Amino acid sequence: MSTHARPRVFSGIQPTGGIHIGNYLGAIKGWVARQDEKENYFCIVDLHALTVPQDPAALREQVWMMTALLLAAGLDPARCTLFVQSHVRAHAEACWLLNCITPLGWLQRMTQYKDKSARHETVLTGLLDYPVLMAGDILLYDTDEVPVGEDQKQHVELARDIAGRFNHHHGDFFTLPRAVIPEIGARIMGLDDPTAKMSKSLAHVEGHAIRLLDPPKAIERALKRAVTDSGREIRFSDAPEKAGVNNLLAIYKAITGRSAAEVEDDFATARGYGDLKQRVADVVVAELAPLQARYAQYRADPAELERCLARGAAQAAAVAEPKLAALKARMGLVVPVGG
Ligand code: ATP
Ligand code: LTN
Repeated sequence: MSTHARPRVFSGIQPTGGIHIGNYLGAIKGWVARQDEKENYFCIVDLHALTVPQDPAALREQVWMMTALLLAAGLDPARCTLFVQSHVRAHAEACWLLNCITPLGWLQRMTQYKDKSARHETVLTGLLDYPVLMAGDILLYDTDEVPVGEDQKQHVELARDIAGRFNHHHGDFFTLPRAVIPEIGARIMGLDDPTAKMSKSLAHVEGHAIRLLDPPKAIERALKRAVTDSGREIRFSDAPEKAGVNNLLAIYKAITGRSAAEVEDDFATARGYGDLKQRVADVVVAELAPLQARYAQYRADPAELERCLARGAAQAAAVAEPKLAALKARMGLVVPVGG
């Protein structure tokens, strides 16, 4: 069904504060690494951010911050399309059309919805509808691959189910997307609680996360406080009590790109967890320093960020608009002259 020369890749990130090393290792680093192999669309999903209450001024600022961060991390507008979701109207429209073919029960089963709705006193309709908006993002581009962290796998599978249901009722139309989860880094855990994933919404909690813009001292401090166990053994392990050490090794492995055996070898002569934490801090600081320097340069040039987003939105719309028009026609809407 997919007819493009290079596989199409689509992924998104919310412009919410507290972007952390889990987002970087689980998603962004992989996006950057594979820019040349595929045809890539990366979207700052501001409409998704609205599914929980946001301060308007803060949200606007976060969009600029995220744009600068993604460019600083190495996304190259000459090799990929980087854009803001609300700049391409087709996304919100596709969401409505797909709402009308998505059974409510499919949405009520989503684990992210269950978790997030439990945390908010008033649950907004948009929060329930979040995965349908995401399905629209993906399906408008005839996406083959969706690189995301483990937590988003269920949403990508839902997008595939919606596409399959549509194709069944209306004939072959949507490409069936699949989630691509990195082998290592897919699920970085909280430093303060290695049984729960590192999360943006908890990034302000002291000792929970390493944020991409944290200065070296703060990174070292967070890692020094990281929860481990009372043993001394530095090796990968599924044992629940080793979850903290495992997480630190996973961070080290994802950054250095070394094999599990090589990583364990690196720590064969380490003197306890203090040493482990210091060496993990060293590789994290070295990885983030150039990113932080480039980030400062981009923030100093808002006109360049604006130009980049305008170009990205035009490129994205050129793909999404015709697909939306075809979708409307397929569903029986009368498409007006001129689109
Ligand atoms: P929150 O948990 O507060 O909802 P988030 O940290 O999941 O936010 P998103 O913008 O939803 O942030 O995610 C951006 C990308 O980062 C997604 O591909 C997601 O799968 C990935 N990601 C998020 N948290 C982690 C993590 N702890 N480890 C690996 N990847 C992650
Ligand atoms: N829900 C995702 C962000 C997201 C996304 C997408 C990811 C929105 N639309 C389309 C991949 C493809 C998240 O919270 N990380």
